[in-house]
Amino acid sequence: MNRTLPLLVAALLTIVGNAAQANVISNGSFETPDTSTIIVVGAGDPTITNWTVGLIGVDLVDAAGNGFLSGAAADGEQYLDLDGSPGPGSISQTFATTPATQYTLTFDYANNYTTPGTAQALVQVADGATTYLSNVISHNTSVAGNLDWTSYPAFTFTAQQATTTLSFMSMSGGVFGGILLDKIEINAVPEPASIGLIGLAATSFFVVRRRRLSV
Ligand SMILES: [Ca+2]
Repeated sequence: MNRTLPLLVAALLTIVGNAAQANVISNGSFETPDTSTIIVVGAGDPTITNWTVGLIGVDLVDAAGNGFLSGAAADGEQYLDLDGSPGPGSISQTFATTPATQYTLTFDYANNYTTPGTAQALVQVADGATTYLSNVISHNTSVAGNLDWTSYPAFTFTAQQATTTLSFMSMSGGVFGGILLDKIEINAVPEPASIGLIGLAATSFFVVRRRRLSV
């Protein structure tokens, strides 16, 4: 028996799985650049890797050392406050898409509790011709020590252009008190061919295992 076959099948499973789950959003967890406190980023400032900042500005926040909000990030050590210092901001990222391919958007959001009330933001997925998603998110349950990160329901769209843009725009007018964002991902939905390949690889793996166990 070829003893390397199970390893090859396992490697194939990993490769296919990774390809099917490729996240096309860069720096969606806002871990770059690394800060131990907070970085104030105004409109047009390219400091936050791969994101374009608009309106007035946003704050890149270290969960542990920012000095005004307490509570863990949804992912990693940093997150974004969509109301910067001082005022509402927006972020956007344009990413490569394959026409006729399905993608799923997921992200976590919370609110800057230092300003009472409900924080709101507009989230959009669009290309030059089509708006796939335009929805207002609201959050008011964050408290000191627990930001109560909420997972946005997975939104799936079928891309039509070679590039698509994701954007978040603050609708909270206060100086602080904005929507907090973290863990933003857009993953390609596995195509039927990929799913078939995964199934084939899995079947092969278990057949080989059964053969090995029965020897
Ligand atoms: Ca993060």
